[in-house]
Amino acid sequence: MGYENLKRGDKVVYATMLKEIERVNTGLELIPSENFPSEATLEALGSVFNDKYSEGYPGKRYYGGNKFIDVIENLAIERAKKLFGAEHVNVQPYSGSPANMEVYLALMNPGDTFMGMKLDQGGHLTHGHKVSFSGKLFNAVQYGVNKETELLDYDEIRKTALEVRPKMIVCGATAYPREIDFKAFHEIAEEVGAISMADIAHIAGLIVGGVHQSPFPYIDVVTTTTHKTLRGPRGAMIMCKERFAKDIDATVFPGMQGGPHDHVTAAMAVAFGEALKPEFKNYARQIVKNARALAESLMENGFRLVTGGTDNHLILVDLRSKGVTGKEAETALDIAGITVNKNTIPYDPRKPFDPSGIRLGTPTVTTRGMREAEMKQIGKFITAAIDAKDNREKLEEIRQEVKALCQPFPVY
Ligand code: DSN
Repeated sequence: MGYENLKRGDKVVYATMLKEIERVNTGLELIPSENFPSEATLEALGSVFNDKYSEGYPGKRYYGGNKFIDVIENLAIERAKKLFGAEHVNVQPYSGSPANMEVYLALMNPGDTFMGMKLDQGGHLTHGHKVSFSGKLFNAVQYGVNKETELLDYDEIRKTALEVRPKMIVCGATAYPREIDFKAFHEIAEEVGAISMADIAHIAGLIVGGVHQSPFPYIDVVTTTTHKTLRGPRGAMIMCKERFAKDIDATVFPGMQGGPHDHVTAAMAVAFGEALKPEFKNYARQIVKNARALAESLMENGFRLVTGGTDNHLILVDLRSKGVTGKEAETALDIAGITVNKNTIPYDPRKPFDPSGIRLGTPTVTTRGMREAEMKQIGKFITAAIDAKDNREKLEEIRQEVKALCQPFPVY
């Protein structure tokens, strides 16, 4: 991309952007919820579709001039339906947290009981944490993973559901390295008369690629962001069975939001078009292969991984045997040009600001074309950087090696 106008118009933003491009090109982004969308997607995002107000839905807008916005929104909806096999799609939620809030407000009343996964065992703030609206407005009953296996325990979840009789059961995670059994979740929900909801933000691209069980046709309502493994713009959508469509749509607009971000919708349409192509399946498969290769490399280098490995795009490393905290590891890796995030591990004895683990993922390195051989190398870099956490000189040396590894795989 040329950025010629930005270069002339705002030197500070331009210069900072160049630095960010350099950082991304020469370092490894291993945050599992991030990705690099295509330039076509970014062009749609920075386009004329930024400019319009279009409150309402295609064919029923509150402002004039929405003929082409309707085309774009319908296109995004139709492509999303085809990708996931969803009955109804709303592409207007601004992001994942608003999407989840919209579902809860559409289908529950404040004070109602729902079940969601504990944040510190792999869930999300909006799945019922006490500091989030979800734990404040509703009676959130939180489930976790089994202490021994570190896996979701469906018998235990069922037992809790039979006890508390929730109005909704939410599944989905941000730090769970194994496959989620959506069918099992839906069956539990059906048994107790609850609505089943899945937040598939992390694994949407893997579902499209056929390398993770799909929540369709089981789950009643599915939310996802569009910028993680799905590799689109930063945004979200809600997919649901037709019988929930009216309530969901009315809660998104006018219930919660104003004008939709049509530039994001346009970029979603582009990204969904890309995800419909056969190449996307290869991409999704490679994300998982890369995660497995990176997991193996880390285990060979003496790390314990939560659940002993991964089935998806994500690895949760337990650092306790190395005598390093998550914060220390994140800082050392940052100096070495490897971006990860500190993360709690299940039943973590430490606090979330400096927990016992780090979370890694392979969506971005796979997008830039890296394969198993590079993963093996990345595993060695991570090990060397963590071992050298207090040795600035050594970390700078690793940083140069990381840069050399990245050189044949530019992002921008
Ligand atoms: N912030 C996202 C993640 O990193 O998993 C979840 O919203």
